Amino acid sequence: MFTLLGSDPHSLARRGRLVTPHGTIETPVFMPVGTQGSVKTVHPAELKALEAQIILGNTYHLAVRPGMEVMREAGGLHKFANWDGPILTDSGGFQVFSLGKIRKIKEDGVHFQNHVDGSPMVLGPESAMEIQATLGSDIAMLFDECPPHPCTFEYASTSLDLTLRWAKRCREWIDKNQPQTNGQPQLHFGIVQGSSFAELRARSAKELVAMGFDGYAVGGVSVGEPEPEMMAAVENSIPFLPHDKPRYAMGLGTPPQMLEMIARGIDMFDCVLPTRLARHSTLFTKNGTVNIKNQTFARDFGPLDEDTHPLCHGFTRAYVRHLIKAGEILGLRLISLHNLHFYLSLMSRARKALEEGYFNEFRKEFTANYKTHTS
Ligand code: PRF
Repeated sequence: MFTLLGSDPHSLARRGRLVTPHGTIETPVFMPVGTQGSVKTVHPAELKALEAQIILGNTYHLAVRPGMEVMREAGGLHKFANWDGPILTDSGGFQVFSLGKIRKIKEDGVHFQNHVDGSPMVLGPESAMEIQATLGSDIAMLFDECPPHPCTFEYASTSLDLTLRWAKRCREWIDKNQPQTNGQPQLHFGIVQGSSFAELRARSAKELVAMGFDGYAVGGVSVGEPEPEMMAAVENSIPFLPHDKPRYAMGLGTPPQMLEMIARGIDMFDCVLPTRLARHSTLFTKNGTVNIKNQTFARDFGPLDEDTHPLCHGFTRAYVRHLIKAGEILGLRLISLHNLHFYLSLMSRARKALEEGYFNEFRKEFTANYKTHTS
């Protein structure tokens, strides 16, 4: 399922290929986020044109609305969203924590009131796997608890114990039900937790690997901790994960953070930044982010960035600024397309650098030019 095509002699970076029921993914890969079955403002044909290889969907959001009866009747998320490429679905626990109004963690799962109509719901290891099987995603994530930052060792350890018991229940559900999508077995990724405690990260990774999954994610990162702690969480997890399985860092990051994570052995990323920042008029450029509403762009008839996607060719910064100022939706769409292209092409450049043996130089040069600030 996962083939390692090469590795960087100067870091832990890898170039790989992951075969899923709806297509093959070249790694390192960035996965645009389509929480509600839509990458905000972007048409699936545009995602194809941008060369998005896989998109993300969310169990929690889709189970709350439109609900699983509609999803079942639709024949799964691929048909419903009119996207025939690979889809990864997150298991929902993390989203309950960021959105659910009242929640209580119990042995059987998370009890909460949903954010749409406030009705009570329970999401647990079996239901999260069952929902993802119905959605028919290519990669389904195990049900986990993502501890908040900061948290005590005791909290993180107790939380990890629960996440591991849930992982075992997910494993049993998968073995019993053997979900398929597009006529092939759905893939399942375990999620390493353990907050910022090295000992817990190691235990988490080892126990998940013993249960055996198709890939492994590093969860509980980018939850407000300082960047060195985020890097350390990955460094403390990776040594215990098998080389021949894909590794996914959940919910991050900035472009330089992704390159640092690739150097630490991560293969897959998802992040809302390109589309979320687009909705705040923020454009990714090789020198960092800029806010297009800024007066300095009023007469800037240059392109959005040095490298732009053909879908954005011919559009000037002055024009996109005008669209945003005038409340024209095309402005949001163009920035979203541009930002996604920035993330996706960063990954394709990283893959090329890995293939041709200059990843370290590429990472250093990119990071030196890119000023990290979000405006
Ligand atoms: N667990 C799950 N989804 C996630 C996370 C996690 O820890 C994160 C943390 N960065 C983002 N999305 N299931």
